[in-house]
Amino acid sequence: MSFDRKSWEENGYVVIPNAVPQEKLQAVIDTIWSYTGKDANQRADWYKAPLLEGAMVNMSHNQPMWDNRQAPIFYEIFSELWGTEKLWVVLDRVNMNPPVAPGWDHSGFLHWDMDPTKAPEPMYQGVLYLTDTTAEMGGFQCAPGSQRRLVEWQATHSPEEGAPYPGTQGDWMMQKPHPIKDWVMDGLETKPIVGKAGDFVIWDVATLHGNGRNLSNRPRLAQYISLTPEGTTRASSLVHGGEELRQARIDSWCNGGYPGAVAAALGVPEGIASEWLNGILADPTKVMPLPAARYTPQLSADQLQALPALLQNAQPWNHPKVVYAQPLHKRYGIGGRFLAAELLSKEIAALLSAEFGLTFAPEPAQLTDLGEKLLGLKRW
Ligand SMILES: O=C(O)CCC(=O)C(=O)O
Repeated sequence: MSFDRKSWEENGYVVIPNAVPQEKLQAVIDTIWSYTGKDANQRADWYKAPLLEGAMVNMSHNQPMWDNRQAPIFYEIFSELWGTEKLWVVLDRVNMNPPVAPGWDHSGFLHWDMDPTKAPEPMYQGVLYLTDTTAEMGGFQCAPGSQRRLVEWQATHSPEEGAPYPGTQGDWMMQKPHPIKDWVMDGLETKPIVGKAGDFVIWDVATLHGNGRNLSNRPRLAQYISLTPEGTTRASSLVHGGEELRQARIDSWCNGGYPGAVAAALGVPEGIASEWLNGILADPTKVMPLPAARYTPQLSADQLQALPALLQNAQPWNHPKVVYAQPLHKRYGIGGRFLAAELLSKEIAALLSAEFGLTFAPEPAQLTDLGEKLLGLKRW
């Protein structure tokens, strides 16, 4: 795999055309709609829950996403960039950014997934375009050349000069104005990166980047894909996690089907079950109310009524494995984001089996030989 090195050095991103064939893109698109329980053709559905901040969809384990992650082309691209063939996969998610509408205005953003006051370590991120994406569709955007300007800023300023302006609230990295962003952006422009379905955009972490405001009439759909050297993952910097990270990722792959199993028991889309599970992890009193069924639940009305008390009694959120997994996302960022909810749903599934005789046997996604190495199941 070779790509335009000169453009990469100059702009801090590069587009690799036609990385994935249409049927592999469509499979992920279909899964986004079923995961979120939305009908792609019903505009009103685009804005129904689940619709998370930043238009992110927290799904990560299904065959179509894994098929793309383990496609040899990404392995070739990232091996070339990292200069090593021993790579692991980041368990990343997807994006479904519907057009601006009353009640939904994702204004877009530019940020760094790193501390801009510190010298950038090598780090690469990537996004696969699932549909043709025009400039007004809220797709990937960046400030070409900002990765070089950031290094200039660091050479001419002290880290203290990069402190957020007084009074800045919330996550300053997502906001403007900011002293480093303002300096870096002086004379640069934000460029929406247009692409065809199947194009893959890869960028250097030091490039100011994000996604835009969708002013079109179609949702923007994309899958994030990145690989990092064996033993590491990507959080706000390259994180060395070794054995703990490998085990967590394998656990996540193994148990990735349980939130879907719990969703079927409750009669809700998996994305709704996932919000409920994460709500419980944040605050166990949120076990009530159960999410309202949208489909026929596997549980009867009586069983659903009995469930909250059963859960409060069994407290599956206090299972040692769930408790252990909960802070992992702080260490491993996106690489550890989903495990606690997956393990919680596995415990809930066990309770549903014991109490109501439901049976669950979710199969993990099938992996190729390369996929097994990227996951860490097989060692390089
Ligand atoms: O949605 C996109 O294309 C960019 C997302 C982004 O900023 C990120 O993954 O850090």
